[in-house]
Amino acid sequence: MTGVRRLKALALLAALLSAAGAMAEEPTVKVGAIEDLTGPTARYGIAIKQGFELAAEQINAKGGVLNGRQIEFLVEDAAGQKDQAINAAKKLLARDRVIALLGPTLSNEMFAAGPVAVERQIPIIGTSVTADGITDMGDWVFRTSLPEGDVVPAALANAKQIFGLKKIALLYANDDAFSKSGFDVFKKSAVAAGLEIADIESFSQKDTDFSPQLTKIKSLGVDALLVSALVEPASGVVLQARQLGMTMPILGGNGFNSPKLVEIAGKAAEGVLVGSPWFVDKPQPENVAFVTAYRTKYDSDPDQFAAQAYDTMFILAEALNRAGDTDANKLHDALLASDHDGIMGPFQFTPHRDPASAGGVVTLVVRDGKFQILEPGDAKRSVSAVRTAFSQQITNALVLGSVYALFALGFTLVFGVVRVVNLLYGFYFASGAFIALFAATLLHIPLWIAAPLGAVGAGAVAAMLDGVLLTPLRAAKAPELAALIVTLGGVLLFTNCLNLAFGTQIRRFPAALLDQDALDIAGVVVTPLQIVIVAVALAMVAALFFFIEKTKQGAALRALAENPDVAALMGVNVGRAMALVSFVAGTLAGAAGILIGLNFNAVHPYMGESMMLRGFVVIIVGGLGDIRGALLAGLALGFAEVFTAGYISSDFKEAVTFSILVLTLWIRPIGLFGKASAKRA
Ligand code: 1QQ
Repeated sequence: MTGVRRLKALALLAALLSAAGAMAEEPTVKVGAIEDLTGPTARYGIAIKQGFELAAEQINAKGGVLNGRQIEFLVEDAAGQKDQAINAAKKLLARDRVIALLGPTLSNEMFAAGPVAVERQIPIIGTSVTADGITDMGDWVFRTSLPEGDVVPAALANAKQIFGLKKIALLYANDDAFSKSGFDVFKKSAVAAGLEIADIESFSQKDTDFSPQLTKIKSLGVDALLVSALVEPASGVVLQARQLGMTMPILGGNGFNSPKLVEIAGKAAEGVLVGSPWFVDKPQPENVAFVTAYRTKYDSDPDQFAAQAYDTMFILAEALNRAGDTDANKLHDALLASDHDGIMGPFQFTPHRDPASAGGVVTLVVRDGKFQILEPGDAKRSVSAVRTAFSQQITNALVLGSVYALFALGFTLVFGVVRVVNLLYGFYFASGAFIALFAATLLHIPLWIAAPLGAVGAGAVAAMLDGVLLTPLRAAKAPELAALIVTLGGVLLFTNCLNLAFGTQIRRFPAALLDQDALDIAGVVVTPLQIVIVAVALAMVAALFFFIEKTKQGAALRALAENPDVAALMGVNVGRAMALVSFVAGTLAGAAGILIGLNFNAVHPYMGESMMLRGFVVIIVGGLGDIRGALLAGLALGFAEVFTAGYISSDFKEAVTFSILVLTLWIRPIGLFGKASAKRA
C-alpha cells in the first residue's frame, strides 16, 4: 500500500467511524410497557398497546423526541398476573434500561409492579388503572386514567335522572383490587345520591354462575343493578341477568368499557351503562384523526383504553422534551408540569400525580351493539318485574343439580366398578366442553351435533387415557393409592396441556348461538337451553340406569363391581369392561361439561377442578359407588349451592359443600345411601 493510498484508507475509516459516532449519539429512547397481551384481560391490554404504538409511530414520524431521537417502544406481557407484572417491570428496567414504564393494565398488577419502579426511581404511568390508592404507592407512580371515584358518581347521577332510579342493588367481584375499589365507590355514590341500596352481593373472579345472587336481586324489584367487575365476569353477569328476565339498567365501572362486553354478552348487553372519559364519536378534529388512523392501522375501532394510551404517549414525549434528557428526576418533574391538549381533553397532573380534571366524563349505553351516548329516550328500556325468588331459585338449583348428578354418576360408576378415585375425571369434563366448543366455533358444526360429539369425544379420551395410565397398574396389582396418584399426575399434566394450548382465558360459544328469548312460566324465567339441559341430563341418567340394569354389558359391570376375580372367572373380559366403563363415565363427564359450559357460556381449562370437589362430595355422601345415591346427592348439592349463594352468600358456597362432606363422614362414613357392605354400581 502506498502512502497516499494508506492515507485515503485512513480517511475513509475516520469518516465511517465518525458517521457511526453520529449515529451512536442518537440512540433511541426506550419506553417500556407492561400490558396484558394474553389471558382474560388481553382485550384491554392489546387495545392499550395499539394506542401506544400508534402514538409512538406518529411522534417518530415527526422527528421523535429530544431533538431527533426515535422512541423505541417495548412491551412485555403480564397476562393479568401480578408476579408476571413484577417480572416484566424488572426486565424492562434492568435489561432494556427503559426511561419510563407505562401500564400495567390492571390495578391488581399496578399494586405489584408499582413498588419496583418506586424502588428504582423511574416513572411508571398507569393509563388504565382506576382503583383507589394507586398513586399513594410512591412519588414515581403516575396515572392518566381517571379513578373510579371521578367517573362513577357522574354516571350514576346521570342514570338516576334519566331512569328515575330509587332503589338499586350492588354486585361485585371481591378478589380483584379494581373491582373491590370500584364497589366502594359505587356504594358511596349511591348513598350520596340518596338511592336505597336494597342488596349487596359479591362473587369471585373465577365464578361463572351468578344466577343465585341475581335471582335474589331480581326478587327485590330494584330499578338498577350496579356492577363492579372486569369484563369477563361482567359479561357473564349481564348475560345471566338478562336470561333471568332482568331488564333493568345495569351500570358498570371502568371494566365494562370494552367492546368485548358486547361480543360475549350479545343482545344481553343492550341497555348496559358505563361512565367514560371518552367516546369513539367525539367530534373534536384530533379525535376524528385518531379514530381514522387507528381504524386504518388496526382495522377495528379504538376503545377508551386505546385512547388513554394514545394520549399518554404524547404526554410522555412532551415531558421528555421539556426535561431535555432522559434523566429520571428531570423527567419526573417535567411530567408533573404536563399540560397536554389531547383527544381525552385538556390534561394536567395533580401534585399527587393523578389526572387533575374529571371534565368530559360521559355516560354511555350499549345501543344496537355499540357504546353510544346515553339519551333520555333510553329510559323506555327500564322495566323490572318483581318475581318470586323462591321458585326461581328452585329452577336454578334444578338446572345445576341435574348437571352435577350427571357428572357425579360417571365419577361414581368408575369408582364403583374400577375401584379407583379417578381424578382425571375433571379433565374429561373440560375436554367435552372444549371439543364441543371447537366443533361449533372452528368447524361450524351445528350445536346439536357438536354437543353430542363433544360428549362422545370425552368418552374416547377417557377410554384411551384410562387404558394407557391404569392398565399397567392393574396388571401389576398396584395398590389403590398408586392409581390415585397416577390420575392426580395425569390431571395436572393434561390440564396444563390444555392451558398451554388454549390459554387460561374463558372461551365462549358465540353469543348469537345462544341468544334466545327466555320463557316466563308462571313467573319463573327459564331459557329453552335450560329446559334442554335438564331434559338431556335426565335422559342420560335414565339411559345409564337402563344400561346397568337391563343389558348384558351392564350385568358384566355389576359382576365386576361385586367381585372382579369372580367376574373374570365367569368369563367377563375385564380389560374390555374397564374400557367400557371409562368410556361411559367419560361421556357423562363430557356431557356435564358441555351443559355447564353452555349454561354459563364459559369454557376454560380449569373448569373441571372445582367439579372434582363436588364429585367427591357426591360420591361420599351418595354412598361410595352407589349410583342412586350419587343421583340424589348430585341434585341435593345443586340445591345446597344455589340456596347458600342466594340466601346466605356466595362466599360460603364451597364451605357449605365441604361441610356437607365432613358432616357425612362424621355421622355416616359409608354415605347416606351406602350399605355396610357397599353394594356398588
Ligand atoms: C383497573 C381497571 C381495569 C378495568 C383496567 C383494564 O380499571 O384494573 O384499575
